[in-house]
Amino acid sequence: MPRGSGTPWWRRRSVLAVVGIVIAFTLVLQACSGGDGDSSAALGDMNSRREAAGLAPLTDAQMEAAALTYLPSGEWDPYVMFASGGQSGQMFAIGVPSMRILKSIAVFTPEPWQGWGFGNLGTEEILDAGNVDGNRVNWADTHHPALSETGGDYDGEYIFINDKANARVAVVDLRDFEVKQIVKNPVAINDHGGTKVTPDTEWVIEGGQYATPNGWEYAPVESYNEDYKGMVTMWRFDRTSGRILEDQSFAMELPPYWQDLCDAGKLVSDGWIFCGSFNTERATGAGPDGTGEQFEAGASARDRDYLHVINLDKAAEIAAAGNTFDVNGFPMISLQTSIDEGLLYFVPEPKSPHGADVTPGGEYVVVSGKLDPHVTIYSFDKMQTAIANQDWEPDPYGVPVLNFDSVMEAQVEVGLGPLHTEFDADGYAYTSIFLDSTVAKWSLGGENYFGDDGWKLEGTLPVQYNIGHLVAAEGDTVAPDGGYLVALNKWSIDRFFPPGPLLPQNLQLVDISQPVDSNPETGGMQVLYDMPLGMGEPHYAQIIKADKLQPFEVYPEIGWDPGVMAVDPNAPQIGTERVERNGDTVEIWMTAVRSHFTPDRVEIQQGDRVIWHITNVDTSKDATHGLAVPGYNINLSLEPGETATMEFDATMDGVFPFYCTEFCSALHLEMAGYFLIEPSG
Ligand code: CUK
Ligand code: CUA
Repeated sequence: MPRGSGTPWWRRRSVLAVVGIVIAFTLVLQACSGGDGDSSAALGDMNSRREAAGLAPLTDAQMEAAALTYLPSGEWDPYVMFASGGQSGQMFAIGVPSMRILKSIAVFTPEPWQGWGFGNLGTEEILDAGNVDGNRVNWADTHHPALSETGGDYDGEYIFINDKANARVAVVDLRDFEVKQIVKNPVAINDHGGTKVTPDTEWVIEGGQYATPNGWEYAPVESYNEDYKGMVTMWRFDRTSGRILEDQSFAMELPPYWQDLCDAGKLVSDGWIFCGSFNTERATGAGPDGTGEQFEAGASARDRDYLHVINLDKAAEIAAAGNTFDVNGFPMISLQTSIDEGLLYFVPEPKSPHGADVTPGGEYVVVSGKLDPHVTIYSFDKMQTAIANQDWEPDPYGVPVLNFDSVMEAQVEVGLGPLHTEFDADGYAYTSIFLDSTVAKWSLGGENYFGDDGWKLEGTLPVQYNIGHLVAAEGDTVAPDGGYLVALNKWSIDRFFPPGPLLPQNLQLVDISQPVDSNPETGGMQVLYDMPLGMGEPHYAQIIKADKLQPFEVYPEIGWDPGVMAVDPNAPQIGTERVERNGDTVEIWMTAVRSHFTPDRVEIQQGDRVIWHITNVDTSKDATHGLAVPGYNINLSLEPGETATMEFDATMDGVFPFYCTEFCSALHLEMAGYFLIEPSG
C-alpha cells in the first residue's frame, strides 16, 4: 500500500514503537517543564509550542523520527560511527542514532585541542613519519576508515585510515583514540583503494589510483603504457605491538589502470582481495595544444573495466620468499611474476565501475557501474572454476581476463549511478545511487540468502542529495547488525542554513530496522535525521556497536607515554620536579595538577636548547590540563596520567607567561607560570 492511502503507514508499525514515541515525548516534556505532564496532552501541545517558536508543525512520521533519534542527557548511543574527515585530514567519531559528534580525531593534520603537532615530540615524530621526501605534508584527504577485525567481525581495538592525496596510512589505537603510526607508501604518491583489512587484520590493504611510474619517478606520458604502473600495497599489521611492520609489507605492480576501491575476501573467499579499476583505456589527458583526450571522456570510453582478483595468500608467500624487486627500499612483486605465479586475474566489470563489496558470507563480490544502472554480482566460486579451467583471454599485459559470463552470478537493476553496497543481518543489500540520490535495497540470492527469491530490488529511498558512500551498522563484516544506515551525501543544497557558498555535507540517518512490506516503496527504509558536517568531506564511515569499544577512562598509570602505551621511566612524578642545566641545554621536569604547575617559574637564557617534560599527575576522569607557551607555537593536551616532552631552541627573549588551556577548575586562571628568557649578551 503506498504511503498516504488508507491507514497512515506508520500506524501499521508495531505497538511497541508507538509506546516508545509516547514515552520519549513524555520524557521531553518532563525535561522541559520539570513536571509530570500528561503524555497525550504533551503530544497535542507539541505543535503549538513549535509554532510559537517559529518552527513548522511536525507530521506523525516526523514525530516518530524525532523520538527514534532523541537521546536524553546522559544516555549513550548504542553505536559509534567513525567517519573519514576528507580534506580535514582527520577522522570523526559520531554517536548513532543521535548523530552527535563525540570527537574529531587528529590524524594527518595538526590539531591544537588534542595538542597534536604543536610541540609534543611524540606527536611530531608520528606526523614526521608521514613526510614525503623529507617534506612535512600537513593535510590529507582521508578516505576509508577500516576497523580492525577478528574472524571478520569488528573487535574494537584499532582503526586504520588512508590519505588519498599522499598515499599514507595511519593506525589509531581505540584505547585512547589516538594515532600511533603513520606510514608513507614508498611506491606511490597517491592511493584510493584503502584501507580495508583482512578478516584477522593481518593485512591492511592500500590500493592505488592514478598510475605513475614506480616510486613516482619522472617519465613522459608518451611512454605511459610501458613506464606507468598501478599498484596495491599490503601492509603487515602486528596486533601485539599495534604497529604496521614496514619490513614485512610488500606491494604488487599492476598495469597502469587506475585501481579503485578494494575489499578483502572473507570466510569462503578469505585469502583473496578484490579491487575495481577504471581508465583501462589508459588515457593520459589533454595537453594545452589540444593533443590527447581529457580524462572525463578518455577514461570512460570502454564498456568494460577490470575487477582485479588477487590471491593474497600466495602473493604473501612470494614476497616472503624474496621474489620481488626494490622500489625506494620497498619490495614489489613484478607484474610478470604475478602473471607467472597466478596471483592476478581480471574480471570484466561494468562501465566506470565503483565499489567492490564482498557479501557477509564471502560468496560474492558486488560491483557497481557508475554509468550502468545495475549492480553486478560475481561468484567467487565461479571465479575459482574459471581460473582452474583457464577460461580466460589475456589483457594487453598478459593478465588473464576471466570470461564475464562464466563468473557473473546476477545483475540487479537498482537505479542511475550506483556506487557502494553494504549489508544487513537479514540478507538485504543497500546500494548508494549517486545520480538518482537514493538508497536501493535489494535482496541477496543464492543458498545462504533468499535463494531463487533473491537478486531483486525491494525498494528505493530518496536521500538529499548525491549520495556517495553509505554505511550500515557493521555492514561490511561477516555479521552485519542492521538497524541503522547512514547516507553520506555529497551535496546538501537547501537542507540547512547556508554558511556562505561552501555548504556542509549532509549525513542522513536511515532506519533500516523495519520489514520490507512496512513500506513497499522504500522497502521499509525511512530517513530519521539530517546531520550537517562542516569540517571536511567525509567519504566513508564504519559503524561499530559501542560496547565493543573499551577506551581508557584515564591513562592506567601516572607518567604514561601514549606513543608507546607504557610508563615513561623519565616522566616527571610528584617530588621529582626540577630544572637542570647542562651547557646550553636546559632540561625541565614539570608536573601539572589542579590548579598549578610545579615549578611555575622557569628562567633560562636566550639561545638555550630547551627539553621540557611535563606529566599530568591528576587521576580523575576528564581532568585534562593543557600547556600553552605563547609565541613558540606550543600547545599540549595532557590527559590524566599523560606525560609529554617538547624540545625547542629559545630563540626569542622575553617574558612568556605559560598557562593551562583546559578549563580545569575554579582556579584554572591561576594555573599559569612565568617562562623567562633572558637576552643573550
Ligand atoms: S570513494 Cu573516494 S572519491 Cu570511497 Cu566512492 Cu568517491
Ligand atoms: Cu589545568 Cu586549567
